[in-house]
Amino acid sequence: MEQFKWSKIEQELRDVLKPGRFRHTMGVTYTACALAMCYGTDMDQARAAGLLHDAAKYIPPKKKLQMCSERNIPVSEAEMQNPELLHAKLGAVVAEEDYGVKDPEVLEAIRCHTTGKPDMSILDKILFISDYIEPNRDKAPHLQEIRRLAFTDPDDCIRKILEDTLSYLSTTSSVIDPMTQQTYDTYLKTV
Ligand code: DGI
Ligand code: FE
Ligand code: FE
Repeated sequence: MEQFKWSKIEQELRDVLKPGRFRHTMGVTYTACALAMCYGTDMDQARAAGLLHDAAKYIPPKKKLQMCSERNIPVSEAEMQNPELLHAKLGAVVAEEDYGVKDPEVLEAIRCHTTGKPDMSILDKILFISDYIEPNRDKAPHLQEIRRLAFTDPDDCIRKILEDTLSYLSTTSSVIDPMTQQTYDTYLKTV
């Protein structure tokens, strides 16, 4: 794992993110570190992924699409209709290009943090879960149970998060990215 100047990254993020997004970012970071301790995995990777996962959140939708086309990053139909989804793929771009992250595992965890994907590494899972359960989150249903599962049964935790996310999305007019559905279908089979 490369050496990071944690305080410098935090300072920069404080400058570019809105206050609420910065608080969420720090919440995800500490939660990801706690899960790395729980599962005995690399804490610096979890910390870097947590810190930078939403670093592309502030980029305007048109610029998001432009950045993808400049880099030949494939944009799905769902992402075309809802470019907000691209903050995950572009978070990996910002982490690499602007913050010098080279670790492919950290970049991949950031890349798939919104929809998940069928074959997630433990780091991917830690970031995906932390994003949903960090202490500042208070709107989602079943948070108490999901927070407990995070530390006891991560796959069941992910299944439950996706179940609630898909059920929430079905009440909105928001398009469902096939990757979110595909991830859910996979986790349905693993538990
Ligand atoms: O960036 P955050 O707000 O911290 O969290 P996130 O990256 O998980 O993005 C959150 C939103 O993404 C949440 O409102 C659910 C939504 N989401 C997840 N999968 C899909 C989705 N939205 C759409 N439209 N389609 C999806 O498949
Ligand atoms: Fe996000
Ligand atoms: Fe987030």
